[in-house]
Amino acid sequence: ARLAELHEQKRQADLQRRLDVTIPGRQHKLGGLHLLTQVRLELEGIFAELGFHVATGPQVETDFHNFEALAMPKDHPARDMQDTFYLRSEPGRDPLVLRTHTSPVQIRTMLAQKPPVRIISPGKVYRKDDDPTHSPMFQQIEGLCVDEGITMADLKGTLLYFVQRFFGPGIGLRLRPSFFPFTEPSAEMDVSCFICNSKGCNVCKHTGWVEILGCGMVHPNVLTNCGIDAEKYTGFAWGMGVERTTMMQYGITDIRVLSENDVRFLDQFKNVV
Ligand code: 2NL
Repeated sequence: ARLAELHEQKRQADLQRRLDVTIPGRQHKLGGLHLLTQVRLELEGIFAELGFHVATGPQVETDFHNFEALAMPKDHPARDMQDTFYLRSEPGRDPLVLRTHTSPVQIRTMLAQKPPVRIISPGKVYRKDDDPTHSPMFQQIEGLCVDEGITMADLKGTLLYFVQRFFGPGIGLRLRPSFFPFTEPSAEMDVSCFICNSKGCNVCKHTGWVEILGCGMVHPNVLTNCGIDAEKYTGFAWGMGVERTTMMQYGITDIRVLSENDVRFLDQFKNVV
């Protein structure tokens, strides 16, 4: 009798309970593109408008493709500019490295395809560097244009189009002489500070200018190394860091947040497509 009583109590309690069908269901978190991926896709899109195709290649490279072909022989001091991760390689074979830039992708493209060449090569690169503004793995976008009659004016016009699309039409641009072993002449490119409108701030260190990329005319020896007639063809190239650009644009001061995958950080840039 007591058992029946308890069953009845339970039944009455169940009948009392109201079901609110208007309560929202449990929300599942939706993923989104990583901030770096969003920035990379935007950069790729802008250069696509100018006819640049995306080229990719291996992250483990031969010494030849990463250095030798780029006019950086074994004893070249410029190799110290980018401390390299060497991999165990077989005696008598070309040493293997984690690529220190995506230039080897351009080398592979030029070896395989005759001009006109118009490519950008986004991808991960590796250098022995680890502090708040340097990560041992980061992403780079390099660009390369080789054809008859290409000049420094084409380089400047292309990069001006890029910065105006990326930062807005009011942006200022300047080229400063620089050095890279694989370009001659070489330059570093600054844009007017998009944070403070060149009034002076921490990002531009009160100079009004912010460096965003390195560039130059492809060294004739590099063209020759790729079997391209340097008397007939000229080209320009540039390279920029995706993390660096992203950090400047979003005021991020520690590069590590871009690879730690803390959802509280990532959520702020969620942009479900
Ligand atoms: C930088 C500078 C640069 C290039 C990359 C390049 C590639 C070939 C031939 C000639 Cl195959 N040049 N790439 C040229 C100038 C600068 O990168 O500071 N990057 C983060």
